Order: sequence, then structure tokens, then C-alpha cells
Amino acid sequence: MIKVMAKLLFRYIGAMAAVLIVLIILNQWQPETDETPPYVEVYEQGAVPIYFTSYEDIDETISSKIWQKTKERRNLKKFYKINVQKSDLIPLNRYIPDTRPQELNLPQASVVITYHNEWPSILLRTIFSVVDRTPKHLIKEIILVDDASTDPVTYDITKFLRKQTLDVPIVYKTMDSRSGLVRARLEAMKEIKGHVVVFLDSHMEVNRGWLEPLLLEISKDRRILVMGHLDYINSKTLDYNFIKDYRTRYGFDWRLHFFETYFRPSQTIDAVSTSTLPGVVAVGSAFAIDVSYFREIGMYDRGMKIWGGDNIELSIRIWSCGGRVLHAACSKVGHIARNQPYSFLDDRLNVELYNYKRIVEVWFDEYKEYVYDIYPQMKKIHPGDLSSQFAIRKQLFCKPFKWFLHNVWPELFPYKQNVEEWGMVVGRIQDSSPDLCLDNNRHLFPTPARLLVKPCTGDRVSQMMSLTKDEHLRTVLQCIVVAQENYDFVPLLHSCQDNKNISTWEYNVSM
Ligand SMILES: [Mn+2]
Repeated sequence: MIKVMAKLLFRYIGAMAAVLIVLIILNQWQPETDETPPYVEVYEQGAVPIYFTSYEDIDETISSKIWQKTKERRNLKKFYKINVQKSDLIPLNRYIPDTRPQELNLPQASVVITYHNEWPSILLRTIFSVVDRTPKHLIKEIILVDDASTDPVTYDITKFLRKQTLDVPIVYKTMDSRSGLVRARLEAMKEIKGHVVVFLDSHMEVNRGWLEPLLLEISKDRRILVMGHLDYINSKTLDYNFIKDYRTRYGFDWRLHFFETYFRPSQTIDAVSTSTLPGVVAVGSAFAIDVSYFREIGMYDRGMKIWGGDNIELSIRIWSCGGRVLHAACSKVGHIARNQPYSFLDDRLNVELYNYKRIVEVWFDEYKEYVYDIYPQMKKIHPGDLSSQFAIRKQLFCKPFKWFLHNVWPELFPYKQNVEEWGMVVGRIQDSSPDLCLDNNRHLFPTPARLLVKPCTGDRVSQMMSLTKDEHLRTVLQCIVVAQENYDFVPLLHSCQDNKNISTWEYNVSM
């Protein structure tokens, strides 16, 4: 009986040992001992493991023998409450796993630069700034699209670039005929291998760490368009200019003119210099967008011609269809501001009005009449096929333009809506003197500025005033408030938002 039990026990122990061996082989399981062999470590690229073994490095007077004795004499593990012998066997610069949230694994970007007759050193400096100031693991490629340049010096740029050893792959594309910014950028989209696309103008210099803040925002929420902040490179001196902590936002008026303005006070009240802030319209010169999101929302309106309004259309579409347009504070990009040098195939205004008509017909609903008021000639323009744009608006369940005006761009005032009167405010100093009109001097900022009187021109942008039903006198972008200056009271242009002290006005016909 005892023999049988002993046999069974041996068999049992034998089976256990076999299972244990299999486990060790499969899981590389190791029994815990104090004498662990040095770790085989994987190092960050190029790193050499450094061990702390030479105690003389700390104090030359202490020989390794003394150290050895110290180690033996004390129960070090008990004294330090850490397995210090094991610590000695591990390199000081050992590899540890990256345990940050997945979202911090920034996606890779493809940088798209389109150009038409750009001067070589200007374009090349743009490219070199991207190569030099972008971490290599975050950039998939640079895609250069030559939009049918006619100047041979621009045409030859690729020859110079191909001779350089750049550690970023460059993809070269050429348009067969002048196609404009929108179609050139769409052509680049066919080549995109990165998760994010960054569109840059061809006359820029990206600054340090420019890409990471853009990618970080996209990694937090892919349904965004995120812009860098543009610093100014002077077109005459090429000086790189910037204003410390200056934050800019962009807007547009009923002319669909794009302009630079400030943030509303309520948008910046809790912000610090590094806070991401919501924008209205994207600046086309430098922005990033998730490639799959960009495709989902229909990319650019392919029907648009050369240039003009493309950034307004894209931004309204993003906001109205559930996305956001953001300003990243820490992505700085130098941009050479210059007057538009490109030759338009058609007359420039006609090209712009064609694009504007596509925008307002699809997106502006009843508010398109404000744009037609300014450009009556636009009514006759045929905007081409808009069916794909209407289909996008329907498919994405986009909100009406009214929502956009209320929530994203409340500064833009529909001057005929909820008003007692609208028009020019005309007056005379003497009976014999010419008519003068209240004029906002084309002030586009919400910061206070003087209201002027000027000869009446009928200009809707500077002289259009509305007396609202709640008795505010306002321009398309500001309210008129009475402020005390020394002993005088003066009318000032003032932001209508975040302002509880807007003056009230009366319209007295009998006067
Ligand atoms: Mn530009």
C-alpha cells in the first residue's frame, strides 16, 4: 500500500515537474531569487547601457573591498527596503515601457505644399524648415505640388532638391495645367500616406515644435481642423516678426472678406498663453486635419476655382456639421504676408464671386441675401453643379447657417433682422454743407475705436448702421456706445458681445 502511494506520489511530482518545465519554457517564467542575472535590455536607439559598479567613482578613498564588506555586513535589503543588489545589476539608463495613454502616441503627418511660380529660395526655406524642425517619427512625407508653374526657375527646384540628402521622403507632383490651390491640394490627397494632413503655403518657415501641438489636438478629437499661429515674415526685409503672447482669430463679413480680429473677452477669460481657443474661420496657410475626417466631410469643394473663399467654405462646413475649428497656441509658423501675386485665369473678382456663390447657395440659407446685397452682379453668375455639396450637407446632418451665426460668429450682424431701421446715418453740420455719414472706418476689431463722420459713400461695410429693436445702434460688427473722455462724451465703436453697458438710442423722425 505504501509502495503504491509512493509510486503515485512520484508520478504526481514527476507530472508537476513536467508541467513546470513547460510553463517555464512557454512563459519564460523565472523563480524569484536575489541573484537575478543582468537584464537583457532594449535601449532607445543609439543609447549605450551604463552600469554603476565602480564605487571609487563616488569616493576614491573607499576601495571596492570596503564596499564589498559593507554590502556583506549589512542586510541591505532590510536596511533600504528595496532589493538594492538587483538594482546594481540594472543599467542606470534602462529601457522602461511607455505607459502613457494611447492618445499620446501622436499620429504621423504628411505635409502638403502647393506652389505656383514661387521663388526658389523662398520655397526651399519652407521645405528645409519643415525637415529641420519636425521630429522624423512624426512626418511621413512632404508632398510638393507644382501647380503648373510657368517660371523656369520654379520648375527646376525639384532638380536641386533631388540632389540633397534629406531624411524626409519627398513626393513630387505637377499639375498639367493651372488648377488653383483647392485642386492642387486635392491632387496631393491622392498620395497621402500619413494619418494627418498639414497644408502649408509655399512661403513659410515653421518654428520649433510646430507640429506636435497640432497632432496633439487631433489625437484628442479627430473631428477638428487645427491651425497654427502665424508670425509675420516681412516681405521686404525677410525679418521674422512676432508679438509675444499675441493671439489672433479670423472672421469674415458679408463681403466674405477674410480678416484678422481678436477673441471675445469671454473666450480668453480663463485662458493662459498655451490654451487652445475656438476659431471661426481657418487661415488657409497652415492647418492640420485628420485625413479620414477630411475625407468624411468631403475634403474641399472641388468645384471652386483658383483661390478665394475656400477656407470660409471649409470652416462653415466643419462647424455646421459637428466639427470644430481651433487655434493651437504653441504651434508657431512664420508666413510671408504679401499681396496676392498670382495671375487669375479670369478676372479676379469674377473668380471670387463664382466661389462665393457656391458658398452662399449651399450654406447661407436665407442669409445669402446679405451677400447678394453687396454683390448684386453675383445673381447672374452660374455657380456650376452644386449637387455634391448639397448632398454632403444632407448626409452629415449639418445645422442651418442661423446656428453658425448664433454660436460661432455672433459678431456678424444681419443688419435687417430685428431692427427698427437700417441704412446710412446722414447728417449735416450746416444747411449748406455736404452730407456726412457715420463711418466705422472699416474697423474690424472688437476693441473700442472712434466712430467717425465722413462724406457719404454708400459703402455698406463702413457706413451701414442698424437701430435694433432693443435700441442699440450698431454696424455689421460693432455697437456704438457713448463713453466719457475727460469732460466730453464721445461715440465709440465697441464689441456688442460680453457687454452689458451698450448705450441705447432713439430714432426721432420729427428731428
Ligand atoms: Mn500665403
